[in-house]
Amino acid sequence: QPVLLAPGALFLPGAARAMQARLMQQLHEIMAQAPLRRLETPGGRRFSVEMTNCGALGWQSDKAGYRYESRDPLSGAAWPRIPDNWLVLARTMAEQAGYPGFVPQTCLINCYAPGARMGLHQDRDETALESPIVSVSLGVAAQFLFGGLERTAPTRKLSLLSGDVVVWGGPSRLFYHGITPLKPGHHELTGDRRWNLTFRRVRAC
Ligand code: MD5
Ligand code: FE
Repeated sequence: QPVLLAPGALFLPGAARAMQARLMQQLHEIMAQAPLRRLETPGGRRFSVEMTNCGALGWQSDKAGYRYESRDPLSGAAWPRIPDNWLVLARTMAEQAGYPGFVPQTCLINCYAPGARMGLHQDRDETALESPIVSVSLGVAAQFLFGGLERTAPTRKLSLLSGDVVVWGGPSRLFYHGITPLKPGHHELTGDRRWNLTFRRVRAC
C-alpha cells in the first residue's frame, strides 16, 4: 500500500511497525552512549527538538553553523555505530522507492516532546543529493508538512504514525518540510514522545 506523495517521494505506511519495539530498545542503547541534546541554532536560539546521531558522521548545529562531525562534541568520542538491522531497513525502504544501494553514513535521531516543532526548512547540508533520505517515525503521531522547492510553495499535511516510513528522493529531496508542534498524546512504546530516525548519505564517497 505504498503511496507516491510527489515525484521521488514514497510513503510506506506502517512499513517499520513490526520492528518498532526493537528500534526503541536499540535507540535507548545509542542514547546511553550519545545522549540527546538541544542544539543551538546559528542565530543563538535553541531547537525545541532534542537530537543525537549514530553513524560515521553526525549532524551538528551551533553559532558557527550547520555541519557534519565525525565525533560527538559532547564526549569527543566517535558516534555510536548504526545497528545492522537499521542499515538493512534503510536500504530496503530506499530500494522499494526506487533507490537501490542506499548506504547511509548517518542517522539523525530527533525526539519531540509535547509542543516541540520543526519549522519549514530544506535539508541541504549534504552533498550526496542523488541519495534519498529515509525517515522512520516512532511513538506519538505528528503532522508533517511538505511543500515544494521554494519556501512559498503551497504545503500539504501528512499524519505520520508509529512505524510509518517515508523515502524522500529525486526532486523531493530538496522540498521544504517541517513538523507542527507535537500535540499531547500517548503511545505505549514512547509515552508522550515522538521519535524520528532520518537516514542520510552525506557525501558521495
Ligand atoms: C522529522 N526530520 O520528522 C523529519 C523527518 C530533519 C527532519 O526534517 O531535518 O531532521 S525527515 C523529512 C524530510 C527529509 C528530506 C526531505 C523531505 C522531508 N521532504 O522533501 O519533504 O523529524
Ligand atoms: Fe528536514
